[in-house]
Amino acid sequence: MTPSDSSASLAAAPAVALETTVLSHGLPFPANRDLAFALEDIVEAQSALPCTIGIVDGSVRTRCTPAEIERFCTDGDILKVSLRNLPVVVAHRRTGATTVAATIRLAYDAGIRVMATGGIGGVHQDGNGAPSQDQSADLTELGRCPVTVVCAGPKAILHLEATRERLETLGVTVVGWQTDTMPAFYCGESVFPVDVRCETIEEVAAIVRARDAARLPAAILLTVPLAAEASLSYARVSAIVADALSSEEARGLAPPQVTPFLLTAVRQELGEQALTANMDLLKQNAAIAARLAWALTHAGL
Ligand code: PSU
Ligand code: MN
Repeated sequence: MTPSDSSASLAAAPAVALETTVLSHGLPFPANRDLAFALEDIVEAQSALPCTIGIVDGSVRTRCTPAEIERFCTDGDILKVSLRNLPVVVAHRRTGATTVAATIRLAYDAGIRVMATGGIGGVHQDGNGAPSQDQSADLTELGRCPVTVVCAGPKAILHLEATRERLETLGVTVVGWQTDTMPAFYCGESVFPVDVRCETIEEVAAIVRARDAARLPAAILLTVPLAAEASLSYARVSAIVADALSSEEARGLAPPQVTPFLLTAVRQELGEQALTANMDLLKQNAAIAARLAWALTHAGL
């Protein structure tokens, strides 16, 4: 699909894609708006180009304007767009916030090679804590879109072991930013290993270049842990998620509503600490993504 806005290929620019689902469905107002503009500022401060991606009245926007970003944060009628419904949203001229899956596909088409987000989607857990059939399209798209996604690992509300296994099956290289274990979103570290630990942006850039030289089809996941002091307890989050999943309300949810429902449940129980942790990791990831985008477009400087 060709982006309908005027951005020509951004391949030569140190551009960083940012998603809109986290704004429309992941965070409450006005925190979502503060965050959206903070992320753009953080990317710009590292001399990179922020590209907030979404679909506005049927048009793919690879660099949303401030007014469009504002709309994603305030309009209550914004669809959540993954790959399966992307063509429908465009054909029906609707407005849709893009998930990691849809954002990386549209970014890649526009020549953008680095994306920053909070936590990726993965394999959900059922009411008994076993892996469920609800598996995010983020996983499959990461398996076939050769970009780099800077994140804090999979969301802590997921089945982490099954999600880690799926990443391996899909050929996604999991890089740990100054860590040996995969972060678990706002819970800091998990017990699951990364494929490689990197200490510097240049080490990460070398792996990205090697992936591209080998023409491998999958994404690289650069996983950045939240500082231990800012992290939430994994045991506490797991207990909240288990409770929420066994509630009456959970049984009535359509699959795309599960992630927003669980994130809200954690925020309701843990309050400000959960919101702050989520926003802090998003900002941290945007800064590292911008540094990586810069390194990739200024090879050898
Ligand atoms: N990161 C956050 N909050 C979010 C998301 C990421 O800090 O809400 C979004 C991303 O858009 C991701 C989506 O693609 O959650 C996963 O949703 P699902 O599990 O329904 O695929
Ligand atoms: Mn899902």
